[in-house]
Amino acid sequence: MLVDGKWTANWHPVQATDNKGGFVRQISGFRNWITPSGDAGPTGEGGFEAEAGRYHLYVALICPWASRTLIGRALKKLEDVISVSVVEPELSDEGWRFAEPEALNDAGYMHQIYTKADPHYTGRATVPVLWDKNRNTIVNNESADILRMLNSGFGSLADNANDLYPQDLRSEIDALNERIYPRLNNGVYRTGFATTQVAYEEAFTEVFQMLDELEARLADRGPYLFSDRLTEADVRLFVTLVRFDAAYNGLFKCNLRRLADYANLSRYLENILAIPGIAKTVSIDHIKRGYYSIKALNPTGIVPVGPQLPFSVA
Ligand SMILES: N[C@@H](CCC(=O)N[C@@H](CS)C(=O)NCC(=O)O)C(=O)O
Repeated sequence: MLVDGKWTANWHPVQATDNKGGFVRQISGFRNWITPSGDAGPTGEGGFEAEAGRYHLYVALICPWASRTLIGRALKKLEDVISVSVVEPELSDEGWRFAEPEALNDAGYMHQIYTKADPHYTGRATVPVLWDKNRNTIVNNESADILRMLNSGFGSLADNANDLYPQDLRSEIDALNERIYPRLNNGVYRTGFATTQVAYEEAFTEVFQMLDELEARLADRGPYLFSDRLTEADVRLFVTLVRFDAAYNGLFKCNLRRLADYANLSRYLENILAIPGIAKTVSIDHIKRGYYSIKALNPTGIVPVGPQLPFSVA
């Protein structure tokens, strides 16, 4: 990670732990918002007006949080408005690495993007990052915020046929996100990175309780979480489900059941994958190579050949 703008050699993919050996994710540091007028958003400062060609996303295809933003960009048809750089799937000794010096900022590593924005930055150099080419800084590095600003911050530059956070569903979406994030999205990480049996079992139980609950919900009111309305809650759930059998079931020891054993969740996954633009945000190759490169969990670095997945993507 970066400490006062310097890369520290004791980088470790396992983030902080609490006093029970549970995994604790870092809070994101840049929280400004792009808005149609350039006025400040809910947090941070103003001056980030929506403009075609001005903003850039740094993502990893292994990363579910970064994938939320790629899906938001695809659903709002912002591919020609916001450019993208993809890091290599394997974590290097200096964190995320670019295959070739990255064109926009001539960076070899993601941490250089952070120190370009703030030469004294302290924290982990995470993806996704939304970069402003005009002001040469990071707008925001929190995927939940970025997904919302892709939905409504780009005004007429976006295709607004699909509102991912409609006014009348906001409190229900917020409530559902608040259940799914700790138990499932982050729950699989809490399972995989637990350093005590008790923390592992607690997280494991919550993962499968949440999957069972969602399986039942889709039977009642599918095809999406809010019937026929696709929302950000679906985007946030999808990115975890699509990684489940390829990475979390094996590497993170979330192995009570496979996702393929859940009929409704499997159908849901396939429905979302069939939406134009979504399948190309998913790379099972990057997902497997990326997760299985985490040395703390897989010292040999061997990437499993299976499983055979019921859906096909690149
Ligand atoms: N709160 C962030 C979390 C992002 C995050 O944890 N990204 C991981 C990849 S999945 C990362 O970049 N990890 C690198 C590190 O921790 O050094 C978000 O949702 O945007």
